[in-house]
Amino acid sequence: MDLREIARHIDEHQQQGKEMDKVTLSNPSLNVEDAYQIQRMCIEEAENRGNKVIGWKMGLTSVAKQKMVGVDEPIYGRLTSEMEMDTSSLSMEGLIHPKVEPELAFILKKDLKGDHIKPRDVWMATECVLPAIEVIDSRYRNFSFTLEDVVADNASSTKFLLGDQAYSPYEKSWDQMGVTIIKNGEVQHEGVGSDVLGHPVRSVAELVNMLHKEDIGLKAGMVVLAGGFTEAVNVEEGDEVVVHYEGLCNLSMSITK
Ligand code: OOG
Ligand code: MG
Repeated sequence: MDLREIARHIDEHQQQGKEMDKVTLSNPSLNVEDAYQIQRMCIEEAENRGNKVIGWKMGLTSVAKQKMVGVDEPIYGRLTSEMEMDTSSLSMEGLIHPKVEPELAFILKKDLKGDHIKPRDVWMATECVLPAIEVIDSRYRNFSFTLEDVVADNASSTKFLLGDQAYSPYEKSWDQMGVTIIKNGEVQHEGVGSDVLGHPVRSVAELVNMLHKEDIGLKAGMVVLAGGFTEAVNVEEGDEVVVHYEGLCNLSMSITK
């Protein structure tokens, strides 16, 4: 089993927005460590094309998300410069079957590395918190995968939108903040910050602890998406999505051709 060959295959499908079979079908002995290696190799391909890793995402940090995909543990992925949206308009070009998720982003002001990182360490290193919408688009047919498949496919990372307004970490009790995701005027799902591992800050701490196994840490200036609060919502051309962050703001996204 040549991990680099699998990485090149996935990278091609990520770039072209083309569906593929699960990589575990042809490589049944693939384990989670292999899958994270493949993820890293795919990102190396993207870096060779001029992309930069600007942050990280946690995924499957809420029960709603875990149940939706049938994988019951958190995973992480890499966020690159080309994934960051600079307008609230999402083009369907190059996408397969995108879904959107309400999230919070943490922006770091200090490096953070270690294997016993706690919420207070995260707060000491956090400059601000931003409302965010993540767009996930698994390269696997029918959005169906095992833990190893989804890790190798960079945790379905595709695009993300950050709100313009930054909030102080002290703004509110983030675990108590409700979020509502609305599509074309209809409420799709509701969640609360505590749905994300008890408190979204715990997701960032867990990310750092998980990354330590690869001897990696977070860098000042990086973005961390803490994971979807609710189930993800399918979107298609013409849809208008609004996420309401209770007591904070609304963030919108329009899906275009
Ligand atoms: C995996 C990515 C999950 C989240 O916030 O839970 C994720 C997937 O559902 O395809 O981004
Ligand atoms: Mg997500």
